[in-house]
Formats: sequence, structure tokens, C-alpha cells
Amino acid sequence: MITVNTKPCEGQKPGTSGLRKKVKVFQQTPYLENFVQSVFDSIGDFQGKTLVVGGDGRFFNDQAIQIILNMASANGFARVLVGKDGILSTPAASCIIRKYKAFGGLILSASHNPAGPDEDFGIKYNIGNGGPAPEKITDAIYECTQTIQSYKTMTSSHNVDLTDIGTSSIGDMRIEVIDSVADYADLMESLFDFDAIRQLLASDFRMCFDAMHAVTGPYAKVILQDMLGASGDSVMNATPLSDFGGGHPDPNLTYAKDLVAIMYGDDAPDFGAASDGDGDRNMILGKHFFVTPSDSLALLAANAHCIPAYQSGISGIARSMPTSGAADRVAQSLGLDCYETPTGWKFFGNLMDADKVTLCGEESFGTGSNHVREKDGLWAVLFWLNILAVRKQSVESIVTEHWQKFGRNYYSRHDYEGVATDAAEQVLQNVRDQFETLTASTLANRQVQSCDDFSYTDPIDQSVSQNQGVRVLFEDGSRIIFRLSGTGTQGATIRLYLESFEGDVEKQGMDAQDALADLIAAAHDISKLGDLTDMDKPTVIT
Ligand code: VG1
Ligand code: CO
Repeated sequence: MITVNTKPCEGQKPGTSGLRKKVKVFQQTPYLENFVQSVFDSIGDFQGKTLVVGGDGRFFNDQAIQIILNMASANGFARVLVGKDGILSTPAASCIIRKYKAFGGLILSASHNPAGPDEDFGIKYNIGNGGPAPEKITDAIYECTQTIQSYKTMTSSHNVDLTDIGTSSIGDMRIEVIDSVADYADLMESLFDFDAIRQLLASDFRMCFDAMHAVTGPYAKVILQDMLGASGDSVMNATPLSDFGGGHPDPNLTYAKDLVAIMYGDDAPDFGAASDGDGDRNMILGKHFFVTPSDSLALLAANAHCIPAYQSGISGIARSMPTSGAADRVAQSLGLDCYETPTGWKFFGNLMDADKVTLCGEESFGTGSNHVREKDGLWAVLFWLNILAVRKQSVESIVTEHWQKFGRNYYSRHDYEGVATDAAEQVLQNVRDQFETLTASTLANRQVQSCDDFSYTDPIDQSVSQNQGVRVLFEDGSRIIFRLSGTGTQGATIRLYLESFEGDVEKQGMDAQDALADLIAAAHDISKLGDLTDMDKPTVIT
């Protein structure tokens, strides 16, 4: 073991979901080393305990793991569980931390951000419940990165072989290379009615899952094809590539365009889905039909009784603040609490640990439950397949029936990527400056009820998170929300979220952009977004 002198590196503040930077930044010693040592210095006493390590397979994944293994040994971990070839999807890592009662885990991913030598890399620490470290810990990690003076590492001269399942060691620390898929597949089988899904897939029902050359390929092949009998062509782009095939594995209508073309084409399958780089997001499509993530959360909650694991009821629902209120309506009809948290999965952990909620979701294609402490892409796909197997209706008819019963929350998110940071901040400030004049005024033909910067007090540990989005809230339940992304690596991204509610069945068939047109215009008007960014349309519309 050696102790290496170091000094703080710039830009080590974790964002919405860990630390994300260009690969080139992570490759500069001691950028990664400083962060890993700062994690180890912030998480308490792990001497003799187990750490889980794995990532989405992107470029630099394997090298980063070798560095982490040497440092984990030098710092006193007794055992590390690593996914074969260094691969673990984010939900699988969460599952393994929980199942083997590990002290915590390091997940190497920049989610859907492009991968490759000139693209992005990321790392985050998950605690023993399997979920992302809460802000208390991420703040402590950041503090450490500001004052760090040395890190500890072993100096093994050769790389640990991660290509075969088996055991090896560095110093006193045992390294177990484990099957990346098996534990996760077992967990899925314990939650869903695999027999019912098998029957569905054996019928004339056709599905298509796009793994986007990212981490879910191996998981989808084992679960959907080997275990559930989906046809050989049902999983596309199934081989994980270190550059994700040059693509952008973000499952939305813009980036998952191959899948969208199939699902909107002639002879479209009955069900389509995609997941992101690290396997925690999901997009759900029916034949010529897109399910918004906000609606998907509401639908899963309303149909949870179809699923063995949730048959006896769910304890509550949580959604991130910008996510539409569709789930709130289901919670109300089921007599359950619905919690509104800031963006990022770390805010759901306490609620799930305290059994206040079973299902959680975000508008950004994230849904999950208390089976792990991360959002879970394939879990959502299996949940939908299980519902389809039980209800024997099309995706579209299930969604439209839901709207008839609960009303439709028209919803859209407009992203403006690569904006200058000052301009992005000014967009939000412009709205903030009008909080007083907007309140009780008429905007987009509606009465404004209130305006605020969203702030959240965790009901379990009372921690407070401020400035989580600028909101204009209307009396009829409509909302305009502005937020700056915390996951990008270049410039700023403005997210504009728009929502309005339609209870009248006759008016539920509109295109969302048309239904929201007056709110979109009002949002531009009050923020001066177009002038400040010099962009005449969003980079991505969801
Ligand atoms: C985005 C999403 C947020 C999600 C986060 C991590 O964050 O909006 O809902 O939790 O990504 O998802 P931001 O700060 O860029 O809006 V993942 O799949 O990238 O780990
Ligand atoms: Co992700």
C-alpha cells in the first residue's frame, strides 16, 4: 500500500446523479483518484466490509475499475463484488448491494450521455440501502475534494481479470467477479407473473426492445428471450459497445428514433420499449402510440393490482416535482399519499425505506419501486408486459381508458441544450423577478395562483433542499416550470416543463404541443428564453 500526495482538482461537485465529466478529465490523474478517496473518507467505517463496483460499459469503465480496486484494497475493504466484464446496470447494482448487504457501491456511468474517448464518464456512490447517496453525503464528498492532500492505493502490476466469473485478490481484499445478470433476473422473476408474460409472448403479440448498444442488452436477452420466450428479433442493438455505437442512448422520441420508426411504421409490433445507457430509464410505446413517462407512472399505480408483488396494495406514490400530477389523481382515488420531491432519485430513498411509498417516478423516463433504490428500466418494461398479459388490451386503449377515468394531464418538456450558463440563469431570473406581478394575474387565459422556487423538506430526516425549480402555478392546476439540468457536461441545459389538465373526454385527443400552445407562448413571454438563448426551437421535445 502506498500513500500518494495530491492536491484538489477543479470541478468535482456531484450533480443530479453523481459526478459527470468528459472522459479526458477523468483520465487525468488524480481526478478519479481524488474523487474515490473523497468518497471513502466521507462514508464512515467500512473496514472489513463489502463494496459493489460496476458500470455501464462505456469507454474508461474497465480502467476506472482497476484504479478503484487498488484503492478499495488500500483503504480497507475486505471484499469487492464486480460485475463480469465490469458490467452492472444501475438497477442491478442497487439489487446486488441490497442482496449481499454490501456497505455500498460505486457505479460508473454517465447514464445516457454519449460515450467514447471524447465523450462523457461518470461515477456515483450508492449507500447500503442500494440508493444514491443523499445530499448530506454528496456534500461531504465534495468538501473532501476541496481539501484532499493524499490518497491510498495498492500498486498491483497487472490488471485483475474481470472476464471470467471467479475470485482473486489484491492485498488482503478479495475480488469476486459475479454474473452481472443472474441476481437481477431472479429479482424480476420474484415480482412479476412470468407465466402470464410467457403466454402473452407465445401468442401473436409482438414486441420490440431497443437496448441502444448500452448496458441493458445482456439483461434483455436473458430475461425477455431466454426466460420469457420473446422471439430472437425482439431485442435490437443488444451488444453493449464502449461508445454505444456512436449513439445517444436516451430513450425518448428524438434519440430512440429507430425504435420510434418501427413503432409508428406499417406492421408495427404491439409493444415497444427502450432503455438508456445504464439501464435505469424506460420509454414505453404501443402501436403508433407513445406513453408519456408521467402517464406511465400513473398507469402502473392504477394497475398495480395486476402484479403479484403489488397485488395486496401499494403504500404510497412519489413523483419528482416537474412530473405531471397524473399520479396524484390515482393516489387520491386509492386513498394513498402522494409525495412531491426534487428531481433526482436520491430523494425517494428515505420515503421507500420508511415504507411511505412503493412506486416512484420522474417525467424523465424514470419509474421504479421499492424492490431496489434506483429507477429501473427493464422492471418498467416487465410491469407493462404483465399488465398487458392480464388486461389483454392494447397499450393505447389502456391509456385512453385511464384518461377517461382520471382525466388527462397534457404534458411536455422542452430542453434547450448547450446554452451559455449566464443566459440560462438569466432565463430563470427573469421569471423570478416577476413572481409578484404574475401572482393573481391572468396568463395564457388562466389565473395564476402562485409562483415560487421549489423547496423540499424531507419528511423523514427534515433535510431541506432549496432552489429546485422556478414554478408558475395556475388555479386550474396548469403549471409552467423552469429548471437547469444537473447532469450535463457542457454549457447549461434549460428544461421547460409544461402541464395542463383536461377532464373533458371530448377534448382529450389533442396533440400535446397544441393543447399546451398557450402555456408555451406564455413561458417564452415571461422568460425571454428565445432572445437569451438565440434558439428558435428546443433541442429535444418530449
Ligand atoms: C436528469 C433528469 C432527472 C434524472 C437525472 C438522472 O437530471 O431530469 O429526472 O433523475 O437526469 O437520470 P437533470 O438534472 O439533467 O434534469 V440518469 O438516467 O441520467 O441517471
Ligand atoms: Co440513466
